[in-house]
Amino acid sequence: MDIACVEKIDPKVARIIKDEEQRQENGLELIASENNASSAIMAVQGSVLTNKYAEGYPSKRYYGGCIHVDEVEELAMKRARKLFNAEYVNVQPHSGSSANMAVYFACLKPGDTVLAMSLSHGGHLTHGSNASFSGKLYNFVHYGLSPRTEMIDLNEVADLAKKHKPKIIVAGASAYSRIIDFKGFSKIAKKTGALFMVDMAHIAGLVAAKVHPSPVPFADFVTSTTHKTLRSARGGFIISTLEHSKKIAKQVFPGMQGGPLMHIIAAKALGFKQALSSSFVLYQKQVVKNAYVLAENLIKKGFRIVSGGTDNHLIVIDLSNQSISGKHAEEILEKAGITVNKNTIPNEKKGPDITSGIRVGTQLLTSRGMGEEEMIQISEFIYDVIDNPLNINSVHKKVMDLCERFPLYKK
Ligand code: DSN
Repeated sequence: MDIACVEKIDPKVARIIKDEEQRQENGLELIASENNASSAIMAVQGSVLTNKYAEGYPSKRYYGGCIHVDEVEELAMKRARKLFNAEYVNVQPHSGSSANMAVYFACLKPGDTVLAMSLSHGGHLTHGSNASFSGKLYNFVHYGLSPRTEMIDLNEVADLAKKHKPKIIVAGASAYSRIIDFKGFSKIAKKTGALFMVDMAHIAGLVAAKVHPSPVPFADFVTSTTHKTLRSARGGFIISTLEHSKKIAKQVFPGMQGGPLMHIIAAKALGFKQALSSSFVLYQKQVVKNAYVLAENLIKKGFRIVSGGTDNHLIVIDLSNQSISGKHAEEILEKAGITVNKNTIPNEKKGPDITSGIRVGTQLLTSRGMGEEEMIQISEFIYDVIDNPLNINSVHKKVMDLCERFPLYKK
């Protein structure tokens, strides 16, 4: 990134950006929701489109001068419709949380019941956590993971739906490593008269590349971010059937948001183009292969993986048999240049600030070009640091060597 112009005006901010660039370049980023956007995506996000106000939608704006941003928003919508085989796509939500909020606001009244996955079992804050607007405004009922398989049990979902008669059933998660049976969910929703919403933020790239079944044929609404496995701009979008398109559009603008971020929408258009390429499919296949190999090798080293393994890009490691908390593991791994996040496990005893687990994902390291061999090495790094923090320095050196071989951004 060329920050020479920032340096002149604000050396402090320029220095912080450089430091962060170095941290990303010299570390193994295993946060399951992050990725390294391509230089092209970053260039579009930093373009003059950031200057333009364009409240409204293409051809129906409240400002003049929208001819070019109209074209780019149409392009983003068209490419997203093609990528996900969708009837309607709204590319204006600023984030995944605002995409979820728009669907709730469009379909629910305060106090209405919604059925979703519990946060401690892998759901998201906006799936009804009391700390979020979702849990404050609506009556969320939660399903979790089966105590036996640690996978979603559709019988439990069906029983809860029958009992609580939710207006919406939400599928999708932030920390669930298995294939989600969207068809099975949709049958339950139909049977109980609920709308069906899928939050596919984590797996959007996998869905786009068809390495995870698509929710689009089965759901009334699919919400997502664009920057996780999709490896695109920082933002959100909503897919819906034509039947619901008008109320979604009205809820996003003017219901919740003002001016759309046209620079981000243009970067989303570029991201959807990248995701339509054959190299993107190969990339997503490698993401899944890498997660599988990492999980298998962690298991060989004695780690317990929630739900026994992974079918997607992420792994939740249960550390309760390792006499270390998720928080402490996050801290010592960071000292060795490995970034993960502490994560609750099903039936968490330590609470969300300490936790008994960590979550890791392979999408960013795969973007750097790493493959199975590197995943085996990384499982050893994680083991060595957690087994004995005295290994931190030697592991850190190996991490730096590995990062040097797989630059984040080719110079
Ligand atoms: N913060 C994201 C995650 O880490 O899963 C979800 O919003």
